Amino acid sequence: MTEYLHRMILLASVLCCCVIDIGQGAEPGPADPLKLETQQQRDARMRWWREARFGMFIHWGIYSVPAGVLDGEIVDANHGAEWIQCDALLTPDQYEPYAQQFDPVQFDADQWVRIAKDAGMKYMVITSKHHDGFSMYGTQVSRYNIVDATSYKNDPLLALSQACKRHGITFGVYYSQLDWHHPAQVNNKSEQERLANRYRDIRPGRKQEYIDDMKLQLRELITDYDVQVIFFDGEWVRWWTQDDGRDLEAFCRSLNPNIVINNRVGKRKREDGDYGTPEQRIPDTGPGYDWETCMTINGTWGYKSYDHDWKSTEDLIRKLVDIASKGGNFLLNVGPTAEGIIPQPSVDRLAAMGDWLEVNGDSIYATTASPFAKPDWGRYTKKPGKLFAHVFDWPEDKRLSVPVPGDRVDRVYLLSKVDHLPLSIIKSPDRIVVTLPATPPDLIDSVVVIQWTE
Ligand code: H79
Repeated sequence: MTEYLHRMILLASVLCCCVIDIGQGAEPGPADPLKLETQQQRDARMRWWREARFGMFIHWGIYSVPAGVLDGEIVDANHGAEWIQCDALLTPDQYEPYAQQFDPVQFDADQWVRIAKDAGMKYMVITSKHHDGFSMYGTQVSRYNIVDATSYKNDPLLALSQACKRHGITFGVYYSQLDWHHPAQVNNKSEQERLANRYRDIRPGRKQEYIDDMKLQLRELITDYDVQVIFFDGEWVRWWTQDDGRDLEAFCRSLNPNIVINNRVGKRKREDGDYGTPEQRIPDTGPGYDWETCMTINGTWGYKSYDHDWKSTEDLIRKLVDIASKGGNFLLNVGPTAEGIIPQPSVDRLAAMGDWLEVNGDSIYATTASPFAKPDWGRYTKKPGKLFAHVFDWPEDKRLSVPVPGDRVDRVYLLSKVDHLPLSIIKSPDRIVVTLPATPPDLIDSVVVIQWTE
């Protein structure tokens, strides 16, 4: 507590001095005052996250019971199943009973973590409380939670946190500021129907009550579940301010100084949290600071019984590579069923990504953004001493031109070949031309390693 107070006093004094310096798009600077740490400390804190490159997002809640369908009708084919309460304009009396039907008897924490691990994922982020306000862990703050309001009565987040520890996966949670169940929030009268829910308002004079409850929950999660990442969401509501985000961020960091927090803790500005959060899209170029694309593996976050529109393994691997080539992380989502099963098509695709990473992981983990413009045939990633050429489209003439000065290149080889036998190259002052074998070792992405002195 003393430490927390100390930090808050420090934070307040630093804020007073720096407030004019923190303009839009301003650099956090070498010593980011909001995080009370030097650039070096920040790099050390962010290191595992930057090296991880690939994580599992899990959207799981009582919305998995209707699974996108109401009275035999599809509710909204273009919106996630986790929005059903809002999209179908369900009253609490209509939505809350799904809790009694939620009984994930097939849930197996070790199995979920193994699926993530076998996919080559290094961390996991699961919904602790989505917009519906239902807590997927045994919180003391509200009885509207999986332990107190379902017949299952178990705490899957505790099991997952422990399983993650056993398997060396870092554990994180998603947490929504927008809440359709909390009594302090109310549908926005100035908005129409669905938007009234999407832009829920806070009842006059009750904002602090809500923030206090959030903090109690976050304290539970950070201290009892050893949470290392928090993905906030639903921050777009008008009553949530950037200052509220700063206060919440400082609170979370006081409980775990190493925690990694997304930018939706505030208002998605560069200075909010630790990393940017493009959703369902990969930016053309990286923003120049830490970022992570989160994306669905079919078309929905929460499980939908009828959504079979799975992205192909080729598409997913190339997306991972594309993101890594721009210096970002890929948080790929699965939506388990109300029985606790991760759909088999998801498992199959993740396993195939894991097979590719098993061979080619060196070209993804702990790499940084490409130093070169995107080549026609694929992407680049790099790490000290190595440039990785990811060849999506094997050139017909079997010649690969790479813009590195010839005299700096040591050796070039295919990552998938255990012998790392050198490929023949022609060196010129501004580039090398590599002679490739007739057929690509991998039809999705064959990685050519260029050992060089940068
Ligand atoms: O949890 C998943 C989704 O349920 C949630 N985010 C992911 C991680 C999500 N909810 N809604 N959406 C995604 C899309 C809606 C975005 C909008 Fe908006 C919210 C449109 C208007 C308010 C974003 C924020 C764009 C403008 C403000």
